[in-house]
Amino acid sequence: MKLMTILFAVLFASSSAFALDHHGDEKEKKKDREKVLNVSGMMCGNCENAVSTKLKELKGLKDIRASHEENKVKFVLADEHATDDEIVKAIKEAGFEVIKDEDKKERKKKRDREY
Ligand SMILES: [Cu+2]
Repeated sequence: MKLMTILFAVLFASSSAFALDHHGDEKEKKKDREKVLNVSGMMCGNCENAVSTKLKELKGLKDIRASHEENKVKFVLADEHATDDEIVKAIKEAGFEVIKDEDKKERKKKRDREY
């Protein structure tokens, strides 16, 4: 029982130390807010522009970069920002589709089965 108390004390101390450390690290904080979405269907710079333009209309999305070569859209979220659903919807309205990680895994599974 005493051992458990000590264990909890140690755990608590280390987790709060981590929190403090994390809070002080601005760079780490910024990295946490950067989002990368897999977007399918972009073929050229015009497609990239269509996506960025749509996303710019949303609240709290900064530093938007779309890449048709990588099939990715990256952006940084401000403190108050649009929801995931709103972001996915905006991309859809621009004519493209967000591929969720789960879909990708599912596709890979399917592919692995086929071969
Ligand atoms: Cu295009």
